[in-house]
Amino acid sequence: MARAVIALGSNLGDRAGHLHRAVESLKCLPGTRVLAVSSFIETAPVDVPPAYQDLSFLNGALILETALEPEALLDELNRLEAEAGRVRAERNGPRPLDLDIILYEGVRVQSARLTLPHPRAHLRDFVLRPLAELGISREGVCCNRLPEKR
Ligand code: A4P
Ligand code: MG
Repeated sequence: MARAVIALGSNLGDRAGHLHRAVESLKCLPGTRVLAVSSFIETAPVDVPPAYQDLSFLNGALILETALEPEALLDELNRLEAEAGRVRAERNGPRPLDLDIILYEGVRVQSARLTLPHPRAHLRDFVLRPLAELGISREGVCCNRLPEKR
């Protein structure tokens, strides 16, 4: 089992509903337990195309423990995004649900599909604020480190 940190975001449709359903779905993944969930916070869009500046985000984060390998976890996250109705039409376009793996304990990867720790998380307040609530600092993201288990 490994612990992983997931960032959640939504700026389309019933944002809170999408995030709450994602948390419930993550609890049901095989070999997976959700250990802690942050609050969901309203955040201003960052680096989105001008046409979508009015769509503010709801963001949050959670820590889970899982037997899924990183790529298998990403497959499950992509499946949940698709079930929420996500269509990837343009970079940083509106999305009912975005689920990113911020870090996966003990794993550093850089492949076409997956980079761990997430390459931009340490630059993004909309990720760092929910992580701070879970006791994870910017340094923790950069160093691929989670707080000791309580
Ligand atoms: N990918 C690589 N590594 C990972 C990983 N660790 N976790 C690949 C998840 N996916 C990973 O993902 C783009 C590609 O990254 C996929 O092919 C995946 O295999 P995506 O979900 O289509 O795009 P994204 O997550 O929206 O973009 P990105 O580049 O990961 O995130 P950014 O740069 O952080 O920007 N403003 C606010 N307020 N709140 C937000 O949530 N999000 C973004 C996305 C921009 N502005 C925002 C927010
Ligand atoms: Mg994503």
